[in-house]
Amino acid sequence: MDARYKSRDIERRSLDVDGLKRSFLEWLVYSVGKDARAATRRDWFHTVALAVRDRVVDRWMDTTRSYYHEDAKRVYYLSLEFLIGRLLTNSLSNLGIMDECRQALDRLGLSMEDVVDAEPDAALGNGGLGRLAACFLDSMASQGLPGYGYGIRYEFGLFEQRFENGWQVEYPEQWLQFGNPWEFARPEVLYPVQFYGRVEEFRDSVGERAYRWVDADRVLAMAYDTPVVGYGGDTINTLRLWSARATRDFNFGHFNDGAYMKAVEQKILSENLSRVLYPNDATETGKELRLKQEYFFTSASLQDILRRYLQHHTSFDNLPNKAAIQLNDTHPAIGIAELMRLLVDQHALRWDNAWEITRATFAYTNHTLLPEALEAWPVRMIERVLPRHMQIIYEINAKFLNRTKAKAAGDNARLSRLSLIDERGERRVRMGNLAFLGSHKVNGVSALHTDLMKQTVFNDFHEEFPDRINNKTNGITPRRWLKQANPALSELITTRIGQGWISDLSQISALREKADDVVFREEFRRAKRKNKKRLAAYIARQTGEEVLVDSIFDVQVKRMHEYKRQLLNVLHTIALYNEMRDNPTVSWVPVTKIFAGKAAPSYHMAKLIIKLINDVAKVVNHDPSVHDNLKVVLLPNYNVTAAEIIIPAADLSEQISTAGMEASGTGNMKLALNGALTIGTLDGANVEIREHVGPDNIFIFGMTADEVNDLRATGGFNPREVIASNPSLKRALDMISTGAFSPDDRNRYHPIVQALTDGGDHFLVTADFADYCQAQDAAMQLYRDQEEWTRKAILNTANMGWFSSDRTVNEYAEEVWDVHPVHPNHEGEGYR
Ligand code: GL4
Repeated sequence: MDARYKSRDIERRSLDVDGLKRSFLEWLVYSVGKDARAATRRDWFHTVALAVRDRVVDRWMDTTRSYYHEDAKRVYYLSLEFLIGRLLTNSLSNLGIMDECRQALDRLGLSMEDVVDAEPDAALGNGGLGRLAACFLDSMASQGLPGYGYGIRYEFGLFEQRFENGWQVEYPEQWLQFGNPWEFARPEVLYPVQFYGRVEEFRDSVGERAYRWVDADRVLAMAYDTPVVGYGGDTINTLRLWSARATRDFNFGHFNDGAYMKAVEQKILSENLSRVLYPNDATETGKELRLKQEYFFTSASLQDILRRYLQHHTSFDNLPNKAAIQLNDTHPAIGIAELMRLLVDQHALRWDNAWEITRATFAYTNHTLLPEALEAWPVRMIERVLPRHMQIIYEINAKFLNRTKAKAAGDNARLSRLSLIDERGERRVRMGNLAFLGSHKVNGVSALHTDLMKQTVFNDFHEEFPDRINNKTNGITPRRWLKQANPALSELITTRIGQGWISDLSQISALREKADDVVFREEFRRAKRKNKKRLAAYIARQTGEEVLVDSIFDVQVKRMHEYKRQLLNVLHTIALYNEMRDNPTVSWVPVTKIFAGKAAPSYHMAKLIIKLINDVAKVVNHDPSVHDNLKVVLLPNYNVTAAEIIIPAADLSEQISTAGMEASGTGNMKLALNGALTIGTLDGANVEIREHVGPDNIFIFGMTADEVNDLRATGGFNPREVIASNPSLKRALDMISTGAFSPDDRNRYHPIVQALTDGGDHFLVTADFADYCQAQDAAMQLYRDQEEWTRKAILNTANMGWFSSDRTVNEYAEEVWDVHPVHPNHEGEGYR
C-alpha cells in the first residue's frame, strides 16, 4: 500500500479506544523500551504523549502545507516567554479523544490522572505575559489563524519554589530532564547568530557606502518545533523554540596548541544562551546575557521568517502583506534594528525602503508601565555586543529627530524625551521608543492601561503618531481555563446550553437566565464544591493543613509583588483574626485565605512578604480560639498546573493592585469565568470585568487610578495619620512590628513596617485598607446567603464571554495583523 495513505489510515483507526490501547502498547515496548509490568508512571506518560503526537502529525503537516500553498499571510508572535504548562490533557481535549484515552488507559489498568500527573509543567515564562502568549497560541490555532510562536527553548524554566522554614528557596526546574515527547528537534533548521566584533565600511557595487559586521563570535540557533493543537484538531500550528549550539569549529577544530580545553569551555559558554529563563516579572536586570538571549532568538526568528517569505517572493516589497510580526513587550524589540540590518546589509535594500517595510511588518504590545520594567540597554553594551545594531539605532534616531525637529521648533525637552537614547546619566537605548517607532501599531492590554500609555510613558509619541496606539484587552483560552481545568462546571454548562461555548465563549451568556433557576444554582454549587474538595486535598498534600470545604475560599494567586499588594490581604487577614479572637461567640463565616506565587529571587521585599504569610499562617492556623473559622495557606510552587486546581475552586478572587499599576491581569479573568466573585480595585481589566459582570456582582473598593495619580502629584499622604485613625490597622501593624508572628526574630518585619509608614507607603496599602475591609465584610455577609452568592457567581461566569482570548486574537487579526483563517486541506495530496 502507498505509504502516504497507510499513515492516514492508522490515524483514523486509532482514534478509538482499541486503536489507542494498541498504539500505547506499541509505543511502550518499541520506543520507551519497557514492558507493561516494569513501566513507571513517567514511562506511561511518555508512551501516551508519543501516541497522541502520532494523531497530530498528519494534520500538522496538512496545516503547514496549506499555509505554504496558499502563501497565506502569517503572524509571528515573538516572545521571550511561553508559559504553556502541561500539554497532554490539552492535546487530548482539543483533539476530542479525552474519553477514549481514559478508557484505553482503564483497560490497561491505569488511571488517567496518574499519567497526566507525570508530565512536567513547561514553565517557560514568569507570569501573565508568558501565559498570555500561550493562550494566544491556543486561540490562533483554534480560530484557524496561521500563527507561529517564536521563543527560546530554555533548558531550565522558571525555578521551582520551595519553602524552607517559611522562606522561599529556589531550585532549578529541570523540565527536560527526562526528555520532552512533544517537541521535534530540527537539527537542519540552523541559523548563525553573531555577537561582538566590529563594523567595516566599504563601497558597494554601485559605489554606495555600505557596512559589514566582521570578526564576530558566532552561535547557532537550532529549532525545536512543538505542534499547537487547535480546538477540534483541524489546525495544528507551530511553536518554534530556539536552542543555542556552538558552531562546528568547536566540534571539529584541531587544538594543536593545547587550547582544547579552552575551546570546549567556549562551546559550553556559547550554549549558555538558551540555558535559563530570567526569573524576573516586570523588572529588568540589565544583564548582558539577557540582551544576548533577546537578540539570539529574535535574529534566528527573523532569518527563518525571511527564508519562508523568500520561498515565494523575490522582492521584499510584499513582506508586510505576507508577514505580521508581533513584539511581545520590548524583549524582541532589537528585531527592528535586526530586520533593518538584514534588509540593508544582507539584501542591499535602500534605507528608506527597508524602513517602510520594517514599520509595516512590526507591531508592538506594551505590557507594563512600571518604570523598573522598561528596558533601557546601556549604549556601551549594545556597541560592544551588537555594534552594527547600535549604528542602525543611531541612524533611525537621527532621521526621526531631524524630521521632528522641524516641527518641534526648539522644544528640546520634548525631543530628548522622544529620542531613542536616554542621555541622562549613562547613555541608554530606550527599547520602548525603538519598538514604538519601528511599529505601525502599538497596543496596551486593557482599556485603562492603553489610556495611561497615551497619558504617560508614550505621551509624546502619541501626540506625534495619534493613530498608532490602540487597545487590545487581554483574554484567556476557555479551553484550558474552563473546559479542561473545570470539568465539573464545563459538563454542567454543556448539558444546559450545548458545547458551542467552547469555541465561541460569547455563547456562555445563555447561562444568564439560569441564575434565577434554583435547581441550576444547586448544581452550580455542587460543581464548585467538588472543585473545592479537590483543592482541599491538594492543600493537605502540599502544606499538611486541613481546611473547611464550606469556608470562603478567598484566593490571591499571582507573582509576589508590592504593587499587587499581597500585604493588603495579609493585613486584612490579621485584622479578621483579631476580630474573631475578640468575638468568639459570634457565628463567623469561616474563611480560608489561599495564597500562591513566586517572588523574583533577588526581590527581597517580596520574599519577606512570603515569609510573613507563612508566619501568619503558623500563628493563625494553630490558634484554637478561632475555631477553624480562619485558615491561611501559602501554596508552594505556583505554576500553570497548580492554577488549574486552584482557580476552579475559588469563591473570592483577589485583584487588589494599586490602581494604575496592573496593566491588565488575566488571573482575574480566569477566576471570574470559573464563578469566583472578584474583590478588586478599578485597575487593569478589572474595570472592564465590572462593566461586563455588572457592578452588583463584583466588590470594587479603593482609590481610582486618577485619585492615585493626584495623591502622588500633590506630595503623597501621611500613612502614620491613616494608621493612627484606624485601630484595627494599627493593631495589625503593631503585631507585625513587635514580633507577634516572628517571636524568634522580632525585628524581622521591620522593613515592611518601615515601607508602610516612614517609607511613605508607595503602594497605598494603608490608604486603601479601610475600604478594602468594608468590601471584605460585604463579601462575607453575602456568602451567608448561598442562593444570592450563587446567583452572582453564575452571572460572573455567564458574563465573561468577552474575555476569551479568541476575541482578543480576532481583534489583533483584523485591526493589527490583517491575517485571515486558513482551512487546512486534510484530504491528503501526499507527503513527499
Ligand atoms: C504583565 C502585566 O503585569 C499583567 O497585568 C498583564 O496581564 C500581562 C499580560 O499582558 O503582562 N506585564 C508583565 S511585564 N508581566 C505581566 O504579567
